[in-house]
Amino acid sequence: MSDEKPATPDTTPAAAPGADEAFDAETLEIGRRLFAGPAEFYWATAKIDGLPPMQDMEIAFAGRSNVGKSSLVNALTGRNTLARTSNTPGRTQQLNFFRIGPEWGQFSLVDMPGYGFAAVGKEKVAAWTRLIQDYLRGRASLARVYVLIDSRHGVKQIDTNVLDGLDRAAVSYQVILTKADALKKSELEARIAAIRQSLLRRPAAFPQVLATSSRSGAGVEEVRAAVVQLMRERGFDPVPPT
Ligand SMILES: Nc1nc2c(ncn2[C@@H]2O[C@H](COP(=O)(O)OP(=O)(O)O)[C@@H](O)[C@H]2O)c(=O)[nH]1
Ligand SMILES: [Mg+2]
Repeated sequence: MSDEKPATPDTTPAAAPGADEAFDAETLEIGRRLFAGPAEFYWATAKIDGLPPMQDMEIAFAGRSNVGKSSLVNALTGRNTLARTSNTPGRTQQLNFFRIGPEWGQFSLVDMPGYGFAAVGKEKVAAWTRLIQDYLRGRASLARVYVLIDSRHGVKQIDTNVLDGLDRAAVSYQVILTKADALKKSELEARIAAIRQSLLRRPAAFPQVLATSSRSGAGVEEVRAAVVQLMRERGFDPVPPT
């Protein structure tokens, strides 16, 4: 027997969430089929009185500008151009609504305007905050907000402010780490553990932290499965025809 050490975990590329967060095969498969179905942009508004009518279940994606939100929406739906990705942060200041899924499992996905872009003036920040607060407070169909956090940077002050706002509004939310490919496995695990710990004190936080990379695809199928779970919890059980 050789006494050579196995490769250190640090050299392993960052991948999926921990084993305790695994989804069963059926849920993963339904998630895959759900997001492989139709996906289309159907509404945009920068004004709270311009929201589309509520229908079944809505989920929203929020995060700092450049966190990788558009890339993740595209990765989830397998479309390259559904949500516009760009290197110019802060360009989309609207709520963008997408209709996702086949007939047996439709829901709406809302791409929220990115926050924390330094070059955006105070006025715009105030307008953004008002729009978001009004949306979060009045939207009964909104089942969960997925708050995207850049794996490399962790939770910044501005993210903390957003999480505080979600707790105050009592809107269920869950943290999704993005760009997990940029971290070593051990770093990613430490990041997840720290965030998980900090979420324990937060009343509206869903305790599970998902780690994703739109670049490698890691964790993307788990996010799809998480949406399936959420639909089940909300009474919109997606059942594909056999
Ligand atoms: N390394 C890495 N970079 C990513 C990933 N997802 C997005 N990016 C990059 O991050 C930048 C912002 O992405 P985008 O999706 O437009 O972010 P948004 O502003 O939050 O919508 C772009 O340069 C992307 O190429 C990822 O999974 N890994
Ligand atoms: Mg974007």
